[in-house]
Amino acid sequence: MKKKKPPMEDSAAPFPNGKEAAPHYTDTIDPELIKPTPKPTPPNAEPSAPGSMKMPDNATEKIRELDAMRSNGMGQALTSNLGVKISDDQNTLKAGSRGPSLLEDFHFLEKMAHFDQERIPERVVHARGSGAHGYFQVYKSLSKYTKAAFLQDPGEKTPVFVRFSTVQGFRGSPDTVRDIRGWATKFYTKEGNYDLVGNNTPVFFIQDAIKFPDFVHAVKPEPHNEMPQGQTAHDSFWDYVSLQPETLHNVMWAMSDRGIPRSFRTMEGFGIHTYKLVNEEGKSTFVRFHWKPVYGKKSLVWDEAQVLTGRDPDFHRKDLWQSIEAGDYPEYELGLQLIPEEDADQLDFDILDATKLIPEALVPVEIVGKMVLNRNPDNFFAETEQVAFCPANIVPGIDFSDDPLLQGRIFSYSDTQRHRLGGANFTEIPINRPICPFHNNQRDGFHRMQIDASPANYDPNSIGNNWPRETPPEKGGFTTSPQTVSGVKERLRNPSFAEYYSHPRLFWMSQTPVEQEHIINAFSFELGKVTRPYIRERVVDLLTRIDPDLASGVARNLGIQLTREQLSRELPRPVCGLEQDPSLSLYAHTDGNLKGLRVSLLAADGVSLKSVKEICEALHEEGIHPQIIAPHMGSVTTEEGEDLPVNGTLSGTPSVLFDSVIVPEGEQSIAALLKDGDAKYHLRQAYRHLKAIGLPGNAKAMLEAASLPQDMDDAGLLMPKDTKSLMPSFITAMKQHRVWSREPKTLDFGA
Ligand code: HDD
Repeated sequence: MKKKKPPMEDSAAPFPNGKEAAPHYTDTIDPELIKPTPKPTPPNAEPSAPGSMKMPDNATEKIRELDAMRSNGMGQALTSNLGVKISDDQNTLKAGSRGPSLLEDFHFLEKMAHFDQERIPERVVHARGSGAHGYFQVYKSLSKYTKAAFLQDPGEKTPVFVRFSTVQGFRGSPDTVRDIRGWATKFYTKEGNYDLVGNNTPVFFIQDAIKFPDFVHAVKPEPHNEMPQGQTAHDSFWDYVSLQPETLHNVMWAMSDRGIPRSFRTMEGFGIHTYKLVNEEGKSTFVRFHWKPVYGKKSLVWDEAQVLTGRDPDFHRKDLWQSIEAGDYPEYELGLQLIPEEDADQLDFDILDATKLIPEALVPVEIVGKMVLNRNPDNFFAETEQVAFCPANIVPGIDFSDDPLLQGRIFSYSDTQRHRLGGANFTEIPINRPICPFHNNQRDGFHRMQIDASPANYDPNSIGNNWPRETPPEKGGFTTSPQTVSGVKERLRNPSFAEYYSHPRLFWMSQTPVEQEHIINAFSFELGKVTRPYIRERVVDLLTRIDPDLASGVARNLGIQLTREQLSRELPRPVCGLEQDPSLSLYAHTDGNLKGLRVSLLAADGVSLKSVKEICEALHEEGIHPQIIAPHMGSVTTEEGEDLPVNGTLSGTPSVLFDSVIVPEGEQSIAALLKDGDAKYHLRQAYRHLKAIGLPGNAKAMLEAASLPQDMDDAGLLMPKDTKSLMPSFITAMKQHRVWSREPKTLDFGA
């Protein structure tokens, strides 16, 4: 029977004044009660509706399933967990108003006991993360390679939930620390959940899962003082690296600008391990998975990343959230590197070694589909915190390889979920449940939600006619792809895993000079925080095995003298004869679009509305969000006499929160900004962080006021006669992402 909606005016919350609350008609979110936002919510605007209420017309099957679990107290009476209406939530029950509290206060006991147990163990790694819902669609059927149902039909949208994370820091650590980013995707397919649990680098630090606890102990804050937070710049991490050269390749990636992404929208993602795709005929093909961001690859610069840890510790989380709210849905294309099993031996490294990548120059990435993240979660804990990923979650048509790192992961994840989420029934938590039916003879345990009604809970059984029954492979039952295995039982690593330097060298050689300089600086920064000199020396010695320029650059910054022997080491051979692979560089080619980027418009009373309009029109055309940043909140009055709403103050909204900055025209406004220290700081910092700066017309005066160099060769320092002539060149400068040629000039420039 359809439930009646409570009228809004009757739904005032009860207060201890004896007023009766509206009846408890419904406990799920009623779309009529909270209207979906008619228009996208721009960044920084007031939130208008929970994530589940955005775009109700394109909800996926998973979202609809979750709808049944949503609860909303709007218009509802406050009750105990068991539905008893509460008349006083302000005072404990006492023997006399000044007397002792009474044990029979069941409402207090329930409320307090629940509060006391609100926290669960955070993830042992990847504790800090942000999630979003969306969908995935293939561009064409992949039946040639795999029978996985969700990879067959371009017309089918498979619901996904994605969680991005850092690795080292605790749940509350800042977003923009130098670290690897986790990238876990749960596909809710019709054949069960498939989890692709990867990172934003195509390689991992270790080769064998048995080393994971050692590696993570070394990475995490040190055991005696639990420092440092959210970073690897400490002795135990570099001690481990210096003794375990297989880590070096991933360390090179972490020390590059990949370790400080601009946003989750602008990172590449990788499944890392070699997996197998298996088709209907049972033929398997080796595969490595890639995610390519439609917004292109963009990173922060190091000083900016550090400033952001204080100015906005939620920078990435906020970007993801606000982009989805604003309709700038993060999009990523799925790419496959496919290697016929019989060709695997042609590579001069082992594809089962997760510290090695398959160069795209050798095996191109075939783009096969797209993922769109279009919905924010309603509740962080219920969805983002409770989501449980596991590389063991595969579906028919996908299989594991013998990669010893992957094999160990197959155990570790569900084990940690049972601990973290309180037992074996964590798969029944709404965000983790598959959208397809599931039945088996597993029973009971803490927090069992399902009421198992079948009369028999064992197999074989005659009482229940042997239901639930197995499904043969030809009808969709999962079967492991056949593989002949033989060998002596031994704890050994194959000699094919034993070379550690050629891949880091390929990575190094593929970087632009700017990126190489950043890598040297990152090593120098991190090792500069290491207190034991012998650890620093050992790492630099390892670097001499990758490249003499890299090692000398770091050694110089650390005051280490390299020996002639160290400088004349035989360098590793090129990977499969490749000296370089441009796909490994972030900046060899600028790609992607400007959608969702932000530009600050510094303004005060007297700003020219005409100038602001011209700027906004040009930026909106590219999908960029302009924001008025002024000495005060509220509004600024324009030259033309109109009020412009302000998005942030100069003191509270620094340039690190923006991709570029413009000072619009307007005599009075500029006169005020010339005297404003925060405005000058905004510009100096933007300059130092290599951002495009637009100073049209009389805004040029800000250049001198902020003590910026008068540099006519700087392609990102734009001072044309008026706003109209600024915008085309400003957009071109933004497309370059940063003004790299400015970087050497900022070395003597403090901000
Ligand atoms: Fe892991 C979490 C990625 C190796 C054991 N891992 C975790 C997450 C990501 C990765 C993205 C967070 C998932 C989420 O958002 O909830 N891990 C990787 C990648 C690896 C890798 C790309 C190598 C290719 N991991 C790895 C190994 C082991 C683990 C070798 C242990 C044998 N990882 C875990 C874990 C975590 C985890 C302890 C912590 C929280 C969780 O699983 O759910 O089980």
